[in-house]
Amino acid sequence: MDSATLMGQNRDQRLRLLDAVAKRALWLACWTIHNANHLRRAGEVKVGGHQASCASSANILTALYCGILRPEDRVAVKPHAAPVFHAIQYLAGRQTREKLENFRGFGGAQSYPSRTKDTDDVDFSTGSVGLGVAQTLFSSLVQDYVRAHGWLNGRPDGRMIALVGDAEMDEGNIYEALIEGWKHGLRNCWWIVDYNRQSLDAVVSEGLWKKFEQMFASFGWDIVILKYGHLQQAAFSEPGGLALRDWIDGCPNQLYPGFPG
Ligand SMILES: Cc1ncc(C[n+]2csc(CCOP(=O)(O)OP(=O)(O)O)c2C)c(N)n1
Ligand SMILES: [Mg+2]
Repeated sequence: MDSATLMGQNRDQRLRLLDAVAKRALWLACWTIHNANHLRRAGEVKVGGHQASCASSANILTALYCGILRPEDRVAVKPHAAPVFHAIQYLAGRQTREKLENFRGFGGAQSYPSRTKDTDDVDFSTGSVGLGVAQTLFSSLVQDYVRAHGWLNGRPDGRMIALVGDAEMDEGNIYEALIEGWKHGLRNCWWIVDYNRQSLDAVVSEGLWKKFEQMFASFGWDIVILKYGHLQQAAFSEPGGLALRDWIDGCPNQLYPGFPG
């Protein structure tokens, strides 16, 4: 189903369809990583790939690519979400099974989205954390410059969107970009911080999200916090549900990744 047909459905149908696509994309991403590490190269060195990082971003990327994006929009996908990005591209007919089977191999789908080495629809190369994020901001400023000079020839503004890892926010160039954005009246730029509480080899500092919120607010950004999914919200309204919510809210980041929530 194309996104125009999808958007013609009512809200519940749309959410059900997006959820079904996200499940397939996540399955395919996990299979791609499993295949690379255990089937294709059984007994050889570890190939790698990040299934948990895909799990926390599959619904976000599916909503973007199958429901939200317009042709003029551009996306920087956090590096560890590459398998789920490639999976969504595969479901859309823009990625081959051979390249997924050869994930992280020579000529295969890349570990991190790459404009030069991948053949699916990568807008920004993001392997070096932070760079793709800042690029979305500067791309928005460049777009304003191009429009101000009358060079867009009636084309609509694109939205420059980054899916950002919570630990990716450690990168200093992001903060330089934020200041430039503030100076130049940044618009048409969305950053979606995937607050999955984990990094490459560490746990995210407790309460870091409050610092993010204050920082974005001080640069004049509109902030929307999406914390609970619809299944969690349904569980909260059942008997004992509030105890579950309190447990999730109080759960230290150290324990959270082990909780199937
Ligand atoms: C400049 C740079 N430093 C370090 C790395 C190694 N690295 C890859 S992803 C990552 C952070 C992963 O954590 P997060 O951004 O929270 O993503 P998640 O795995 O949780 O999705 C790091 C440090 C890198 N790719 N680039
Ligand atoms: Mg993380």
